[in-house]
Amino acid sequence: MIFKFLSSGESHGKCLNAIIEGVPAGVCIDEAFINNELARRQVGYGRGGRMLIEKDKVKILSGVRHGKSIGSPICLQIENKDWENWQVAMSTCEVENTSENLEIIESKKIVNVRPGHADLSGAIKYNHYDIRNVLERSSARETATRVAVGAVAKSILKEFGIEGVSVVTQIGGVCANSSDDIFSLKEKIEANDLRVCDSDSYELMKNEIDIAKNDGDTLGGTFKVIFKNVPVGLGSHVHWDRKLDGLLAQAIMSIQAVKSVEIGLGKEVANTFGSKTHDEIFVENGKYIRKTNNAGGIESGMSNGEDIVITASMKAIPTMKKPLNSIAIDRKEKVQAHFERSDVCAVPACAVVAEAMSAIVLADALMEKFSHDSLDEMKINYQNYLKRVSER
Ligand code: EPS
Repeated sequence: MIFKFLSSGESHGKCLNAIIEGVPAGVCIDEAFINNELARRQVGYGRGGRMLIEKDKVKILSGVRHGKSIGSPICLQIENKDWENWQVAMSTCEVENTSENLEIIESKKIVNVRPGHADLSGAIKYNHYDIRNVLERSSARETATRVAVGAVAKSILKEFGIEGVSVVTQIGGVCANSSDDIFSLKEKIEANDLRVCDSDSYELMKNEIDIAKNDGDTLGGTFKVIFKNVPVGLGSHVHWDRKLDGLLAQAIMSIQAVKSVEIGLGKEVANTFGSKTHDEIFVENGKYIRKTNNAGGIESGMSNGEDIVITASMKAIPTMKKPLNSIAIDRKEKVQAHFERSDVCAVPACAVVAEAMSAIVLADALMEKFSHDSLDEMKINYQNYLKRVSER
């Protein structure tokens, strides 16, 4: 891996941080662009109160000079505005033993584990008796750093004309019509708070979310992420951990609450004949073309020049106002699961995070293929490759 990042930060800690290693020198890194990406993650009908508190803004602390990367690690920081309300409960230092402080810490202690969350396994694995020590990092708040890092990856991809879009295709039981030419609908998708491209489904989905909210319940859904202008030959067929589809699946599956990732036809391949599955190859004006894209732009772990098409499903968030039965880990007694402010539905946000994770994987694969010390060198190698491909 060339494009690597590490992030840190608790949901109600002081800030979130990311250090990115491997960005070539000479890439335009625009704070306003990163902030716009962060704002996209915050939008979504069905999101909870936290998004009203936070207006995520990035601080670029290193690795960039006069708006361009210089090849050294890039450090990004996003402050948690909510930290103001958590300074005692989330203090990194020992706090004074006053009755007021003890009361705050006790009130934020959690012992009633939530089914479907990291709570129980995390508490057992790390030997915690206060589940807050698990919840603070398992929270989807962490995805803000992924989106900021993804914005840096997109800045590299942009230099090569590679562009992505995400669209919500299902919320609960309501499926949206997704268009073949999704890029032409980008503005429409960005302009609505469910990231859908047909107005009928929008109203039905909102209604579904309202029903869940009134019932103290939550809702999941599916979304698509599509990247265009990806050159032939990213990833490799030669080894399991170099396959582009495997890398994308891992990156997206790692997003909180994602339970499935599909490429192209996805699980439909199981009930379709080979003759209906594979994309026939033609030559037009000396170029290899396909008239269908069931493979979702990836064959045998390598990009084939068609759009990369990914579909993923997100489960309903496990933090519910009407909680499920569960157990208190301090006394093994039957209780109702913990409820703390949460989202009713976060599928649109998850789609934006998946776009970011895909951009990270694609930028890494691009750098592996075309070198990575400087953008100029990468572009020379890229142009030479395109020339060689067109001469074949
Ligand atoms: C989130 C931040 C969290 C939640 C949500 C998403 O903040 P808080 O817990 O203070 O409300 O709103 O996280 C979860 C749904 C979860 O399960 O952790 C965010 O920034 O996206």
